[in-house]
Amino acid sequence: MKKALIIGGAGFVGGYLIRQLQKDGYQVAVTKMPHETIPGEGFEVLDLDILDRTAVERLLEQVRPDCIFHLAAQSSVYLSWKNPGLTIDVNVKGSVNVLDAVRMLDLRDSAEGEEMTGSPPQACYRPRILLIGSGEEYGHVLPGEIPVSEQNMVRPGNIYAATKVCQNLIGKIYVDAYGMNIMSVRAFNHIGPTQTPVFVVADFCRQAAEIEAGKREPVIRVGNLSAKRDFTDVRDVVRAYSLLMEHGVPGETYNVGSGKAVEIREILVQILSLADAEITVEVDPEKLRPVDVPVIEADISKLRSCTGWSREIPLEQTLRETLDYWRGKVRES
Ligand code: A2R
Repeated sequence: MKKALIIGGAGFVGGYLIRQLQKDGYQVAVTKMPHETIPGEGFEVLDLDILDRTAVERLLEQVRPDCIFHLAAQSSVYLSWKNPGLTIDVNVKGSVNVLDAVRMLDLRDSAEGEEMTGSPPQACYRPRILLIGSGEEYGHVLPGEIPVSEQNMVRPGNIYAATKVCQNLIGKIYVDAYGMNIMSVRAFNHIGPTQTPVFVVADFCRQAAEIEAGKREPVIRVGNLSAKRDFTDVRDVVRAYSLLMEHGVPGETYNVGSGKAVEIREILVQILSLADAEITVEVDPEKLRPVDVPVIEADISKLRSCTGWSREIPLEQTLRETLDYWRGKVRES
């Protein structure tokens, strides 16, 4: 049985990826920050702060996974404006800590092998590694560049996006320089139940659920509604990650998205039509970002031809289930 390690598995995507990998027959180990918890069973849970380089190496030596899904990140664009230093530390330095710890283990294993056999050093520990980047990396996509393919120029428009570009570039350098088995993805907006309301769909659903329950005035506060983004259900996204771990080519980058951009206004309209209340809409300047990119839509032909993946969960289902999730949360509170 192959052993998969999810680094940063206590977040939104982690829970879904754990279930996907269990379904796909992996033995699963998951890292989390010490203050976090991960519900569920049938997997190993380990504490890890990826900024602690020694701890990363110790953990990898202990677990020795066949494949590593690197999810740990400061993943909010909004927070990246507020705390650029932390975002750069976690998303760039943290990722380098993971890659370099694997490299050091490989070096150590091959040196030990050489000592024992007297034959020239050989690569010994080469797990497959999936680095999770973002569709935000493309940034200011020009009208003629939609849908945006992996070869497109990256013009990151915020600190979070810039850190993910760095992660991607460094991953490629580790492949070229050390022959490591690293693939990168650029994941476009993924949505679903349990996502934190820092992100737009969860934010709208939470507000709508609170309004339905009479816990806030009947006004949804919104940011830039004209931005178009490529939304995919998180369960479809983790299925793509598992397929890419199996079939992806080291050194390559794969877009993961639906292939269809939807205006945020359209998302709002759908959520309002699902809600059981009369709701008005108000623009909240706090929710407008310093720089916003008008359209981001993925060209997913590379993912399709590599893995055969296609989206299975329609947008309407995701919105309905996310709203239901928030109805439950609001009832509990
Ligand atoms: O920030 P926290 O305390 O919620 O923990 C997050 C964790 N994380 C870390 N893990 C280890 N060492 C660190 N220094 C560190 N800093 C943060 O990574 C959280 O539990 C996890 C990331 O989960 P989310 O923020 O919920 O991201 P999500 O939506 O699961 O996305 C997974 C990946 C990320 O690389 C995104 O940038 C990309 O997909 O879109």
